[in-house]
Amino acid sequence: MTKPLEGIRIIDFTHVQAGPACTQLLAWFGADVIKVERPGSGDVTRNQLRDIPDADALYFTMLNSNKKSLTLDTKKPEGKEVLEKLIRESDVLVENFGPGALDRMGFSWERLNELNPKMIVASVKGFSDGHHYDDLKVYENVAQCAGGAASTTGFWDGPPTISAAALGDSNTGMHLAIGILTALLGRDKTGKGQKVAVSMQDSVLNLCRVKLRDQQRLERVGYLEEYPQYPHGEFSDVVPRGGNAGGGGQPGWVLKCKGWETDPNAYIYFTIQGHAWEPICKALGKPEWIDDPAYKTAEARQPHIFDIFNTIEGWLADKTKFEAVDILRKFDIPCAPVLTMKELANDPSLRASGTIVEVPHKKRGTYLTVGSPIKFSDLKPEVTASPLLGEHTDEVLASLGYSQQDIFNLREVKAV
Ligand code: CAO
Repeated sequence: MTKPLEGIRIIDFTHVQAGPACTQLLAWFGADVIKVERPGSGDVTRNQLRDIPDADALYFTMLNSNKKSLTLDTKKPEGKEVLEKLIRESDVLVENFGPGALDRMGFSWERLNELNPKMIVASVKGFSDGHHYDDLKVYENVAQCAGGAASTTGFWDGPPTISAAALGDSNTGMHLAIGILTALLGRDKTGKGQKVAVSMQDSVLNLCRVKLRDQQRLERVGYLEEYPQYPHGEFSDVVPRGGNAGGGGQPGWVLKCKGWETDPNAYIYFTIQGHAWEPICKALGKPEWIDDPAYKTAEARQPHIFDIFNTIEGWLADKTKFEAVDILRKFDIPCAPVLTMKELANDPSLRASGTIVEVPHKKRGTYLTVGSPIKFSDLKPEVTASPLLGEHTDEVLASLGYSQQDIFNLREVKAV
C-alpha cells in the first residue's frame, strides 16, 4: 500500500517532545523523516530516565519511531555543507530549538528559503514571534502555566495544577503537523515553500478556549453556574479552578466506586446529561426524581448537585467501576471508569485497534508505545522501532552522493 506521505523528505531537527511528536506522526503516515542529531550525544531524551543501562530511554523510543538517525555536527563547516545538500533535496525542515539557535547556526529562514524556495520550514517555540516573552526557552509545564491551563486546573482551595496530558509538548507538535500538511497542500498550488510556526502558549490556549469563554461570561454576569462554586460559593473576577466539574452544559464529577478506600483509582466519571435525566433516575432506582420539581431541570438540580452525586455514590458503593459502567451504558449515560496506565497498557481493545503497540527494538527488546490515534480506511500506520544514534548516517550520506572515502573524511573531522 502506498502511504500518503511517501516521497516527502523531512529534515527532523527536533528534540525532547514537542517537535519529535510532530515528525513521528508524519513518519507514521509515510514521510521519510531523517532525524539530525549531534554526534556522540544525540537527542537528550536518549539518556533521560533510562530504565535499561546503555539502551535508549523509553522517552526517546516512544517519540521517534519510524525515523532515520543521521549524526551531523551542524556547527562545523563540513557538517553545514552536508546539511545544505540535505536542505536542497528535502521538502520540510522541522525544528524546536531554543529561540535564535537556527539563526546562530547560520540557517535563518531567509537562508533556508534561498537554498530551497520550495521547502517548508516548521518551528515550535515557547512563545510566538514578537511576543514579549519570545526569548524564553520553554518546557511542558511552563507552557501549561503560560497558556491558561494551570490557573484553571485543580481544586479551588489548592494551587494551580499541571495536567498529566502533554498539552504544551505533544499538543503543540500536533498543531505543527496540521500546519505542515497545510503548507504542503499550499505548495502544490503555488510551488513555494513557507515558514510555519506554532507556539506552545498558543497551542495550550487553543485547548483552553472554553475557559476564555468562561472569563467573558464571568465578566458579564458575575458567576458561572456549572462550577461547584455556584450557587453557594463566591466568584472573583477570574475563572476559578473547578475541580472535576464538567466544562459545559453537562454537570459531572468523579465518583467513588467499590474499593475506593484502598484503590486510588476505583472511580468513575459520571455525567448528568440533561436529556438523560430520566434514564439516570431509572438506573439509580429513583423514579420519584423524574418529575420532582426539585430535580426535573438542570437549574433545579444545580443548588443540590453534590447531594445528587452523594446519592449516586451510595448506589455505586457495592459496584466496581467496571460493573457500574456496564450497568449505566445500558441507559445511555455518558460515563467511564477512571483507567490506570496499567489497565490501558493491557486493554485488548486498544491493542486490537493499534492505539497501543509492541515494537521490537535492537537493544531494548520489545517495548510498548502508542500507535496512531488517527484511523484511516485505506491506511494502517505500522509502528517501527526508533533508530539507534547515527544508525542511518552512511545510508543518508550515500543518498546525497557521498562516497565511502568522503564519509571516512567526515568522520575524521568529527562532523558526523
Ligand atoms: N550540531 C551542532 N549543534 C547542535 C546540533 C547539531 N546537530 N543540534 C543542536 N545543536 C545546538 C544548537 O545550535 C544550539 O546551540 P546554541 O545555543 O549554541 O546556538 C544548542 O545545540 C541547542 O540549544 P537549545 O536551546 O535548543 O537546547 P536547550 O537544551 O538549551 O533547550 C529547550 C531545550 C527545549 C528548552 C529549547 O530547545 C526550547 O525552548 N525549544 C523551543 C520550545 C520547545 O520545543 N520546547 C519543548 C521541549 S519538550 O518539553
